[in-house]
Amino acid sequence: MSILLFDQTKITADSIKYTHTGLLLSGSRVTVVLPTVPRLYLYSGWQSWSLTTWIETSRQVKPLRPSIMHAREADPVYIRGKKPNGSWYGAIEMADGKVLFLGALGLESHVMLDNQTLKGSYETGAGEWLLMVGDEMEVFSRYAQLLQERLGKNRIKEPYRVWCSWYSLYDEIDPTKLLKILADLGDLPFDVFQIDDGWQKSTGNWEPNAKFPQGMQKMAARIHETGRKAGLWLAPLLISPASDIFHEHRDWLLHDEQGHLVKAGYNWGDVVYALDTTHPGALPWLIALMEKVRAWGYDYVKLDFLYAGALPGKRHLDVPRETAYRDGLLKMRTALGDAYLLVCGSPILPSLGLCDGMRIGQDVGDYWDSRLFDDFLINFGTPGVHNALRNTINRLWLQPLVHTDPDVVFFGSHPNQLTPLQRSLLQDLAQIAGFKATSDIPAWMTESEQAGLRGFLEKRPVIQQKSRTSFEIDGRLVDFSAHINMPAQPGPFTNFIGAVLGRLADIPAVMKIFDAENHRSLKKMLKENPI
Ligand code: 9PG
Repeated sequence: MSILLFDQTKITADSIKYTHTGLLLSGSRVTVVLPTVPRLYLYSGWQSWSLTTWIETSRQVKPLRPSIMHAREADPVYIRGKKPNGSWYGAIEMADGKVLFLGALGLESHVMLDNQTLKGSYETGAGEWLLMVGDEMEVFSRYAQLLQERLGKNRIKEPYRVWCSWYSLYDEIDPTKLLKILADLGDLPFDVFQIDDGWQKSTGNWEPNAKFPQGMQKMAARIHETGRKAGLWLAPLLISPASDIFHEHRDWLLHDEQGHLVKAGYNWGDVVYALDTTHPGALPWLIALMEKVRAWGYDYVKLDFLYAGALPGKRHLDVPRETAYRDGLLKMRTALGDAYLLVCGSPILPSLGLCDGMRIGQDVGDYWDSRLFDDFLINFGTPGVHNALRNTINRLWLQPLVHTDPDVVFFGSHPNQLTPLQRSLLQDLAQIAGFKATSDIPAWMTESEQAGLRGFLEKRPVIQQKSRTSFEIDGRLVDFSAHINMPAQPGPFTNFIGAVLGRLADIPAVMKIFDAENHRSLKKMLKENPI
């Protein structure tokens, strides 16, 4: 059926229901024909790291480079779409500043803007949609409420304050370094000490590697002795060729229609693959893995690279991809019992109600941005504070449903390339997002930096959102608008060089050289800065 809204906007759906806050549509395809072509569109990225921002509709949409990173940073199903589009929802800004919003209330759904027509579609079957015009904050609060009714929200009330090993040590962790830091943290008010990537034998073989000869249980016990929760990182849905599962249980992995393995991205020097969570062998393995981590004593778990479970492919059971992921996440969450669950690299809607915290942006890194990625590779899903701020600001509407993790902040100024302003923007955003974490190493900080960190952890400021990008923190106005802009579109020459660089980066051997170089400079940095 079709109706006209404000005389000029034509809506088509299977059914249309009026409510006091917008229209509830249903249908596998719904369309909203607008009176004019809007100037701004809200891109909604698929998972934590996928670009999420308001952007000019006149801007050309190009797939990010290199294509080896498509599966890791975007929804590969829509990567070649030339029109403004996004996962589950989309919005346009109207002349009077109000927004017109179309958002799915179910999974496997997508919105795109085709000139003057906003189109919503479900990949399989039909589903519900919210269509609403209004003040942006009102619209999102209504959307969050409807999602909560359908998908649920987190269980744990207060987020924890987390020390995380990644953004100082990266994968160069070992018990000596970690225990030294744990001791040096003293009485700094951290609720969690979280061990990140680097403890495992390989991606897919979640046993401690040679650097942790005493096992992971011992580490959890040492952390608990300090009165903190013990946190551990895993990427349970990724399988690297170096793991036993890859060789012994190839049938557990996600395949495409032609029977080839689905590539889930590239990391740690190898192409990685995805677990098919509907496979009768894979599921018990996943559950046993979660139970093992709990039995080791970890009561805060960061599950990363979760998008792998929702990639397109042919599954053992004929279940839609995001539903298959959600079923798998539910099993993992149940096996984790009352441990805090932080999801990362996770598709947003399909994770709601099954996690306590969610990373809503890219990795920060100790730098602002990367010219290579911004200008040449038109890739905004990679680490960098600029990218992370942009996504996080645009996803704070999720706060009623989940603890929104903006990634870590830095108080240490050395070794760190961020300016004091950039560090303070990040700190302010963490207070706003309400999730506080850092990888700062006490031995690298001055006394006043440590005091700054302590004050940040202790403080519980009153936050008031003033507009899309501005907030009051205890009465102090902070406006992010000048700091979350999109870099200008590259000109033809830059674009040409970028295309060449993108092709090069698609060669795994070239990526290996980059990885090796990054590792060399990490080792050098750690040598120059003893812990
Ligand atoms: C551990 C990390 C940290 C981090 C996660 C995730 O190559 N990449 O572009 C890339 C992107 C993200 C990423 C790692 C690599 O980060 O977000 O907090 O846990 O994994 O490997």
